[in-house]
Amino acid sequence: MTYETILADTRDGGVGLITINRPQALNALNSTVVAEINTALDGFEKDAAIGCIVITGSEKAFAAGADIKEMQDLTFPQTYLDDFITAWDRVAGRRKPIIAAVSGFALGGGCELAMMCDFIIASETAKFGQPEIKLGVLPGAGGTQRLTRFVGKAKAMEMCLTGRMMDAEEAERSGLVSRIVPAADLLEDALKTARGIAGMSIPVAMMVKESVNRAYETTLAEGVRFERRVFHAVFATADQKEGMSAFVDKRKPDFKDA
Ligand code: CO8
Repeated sequence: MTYETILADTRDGGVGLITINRPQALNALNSTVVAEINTALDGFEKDAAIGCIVITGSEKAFAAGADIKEMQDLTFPQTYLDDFITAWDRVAGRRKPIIAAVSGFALGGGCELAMMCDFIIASETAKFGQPEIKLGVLPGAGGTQRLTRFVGKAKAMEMCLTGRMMDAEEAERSGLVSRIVPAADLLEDALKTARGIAGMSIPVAMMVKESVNRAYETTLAEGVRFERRVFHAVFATADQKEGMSAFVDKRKPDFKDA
């Protein structure tokens, strides 16, 4: 399928790759980008061969925010009637693991999109920020909530109130990104990580994602109970038998996603 604002293709080892591709606007996220990302994700979620997805941008920008030019003349009734931005939540609700590979600017909606993914691998040039306040608005795609959970109240409040950007080092120190890699290696590293995940049992990887996300949505006791039930359930899979037999036989497991 051909897209206007993204590139989407499948890579070896069960990986789906989405590249945001609006270089003239530093990958600003207009409604077409969001719709196309969702269409590509729909395809990857349906494709049984895909076990992990990578979303990336360019070296200069993962995405410099929602498209300000598209938003500037919006009115309240339009945003309310169209439920503006709610389509974004579909990215966060995906069931297969998604990695954000971030180089350059991840600002506003760009930072929010990265945080909707399951984890962020950053290049040393990455810059994260929620500068919406400088435009007379506030983060609208989960920024005040997710950033606070990642980096804590002090840093999130400062970033949202001042619009200050956080560099890759600070983002790693603060728990916003899982790892920093050289810019030239970012995509290869993210694809290799995604291949590793896709090589696991896909249903089990999805259960892991669902269980970790519970930590953000419920109490510790409820989360642990949920994890225990899912843990019990995996003993009904062939992949559990295969994984443990392979360990005992000292060979690589061959998961069948069953
Ligand atoms: N929207 C539209 N166009 C943009 C955006 C944007 N967010 N960011 C950059 N561009 C365009 C510029 O207008 C410029 O276009 P042109 O050449 O036609 O003038 C081109 O990209 C290159 O940008 P710059 O010349 O500004 O590049 P610099 O390297 O000088 O500066 C910056 C880079 C610092 C990233 C700068 O472009 C900037 O500050 N951009 C805006 C960042 C921002 O404020 N982002 C937040 C946007 S609001 C938001 O995200 C709300 C989220 C709520 C909902 C999310 C779901 C949609």
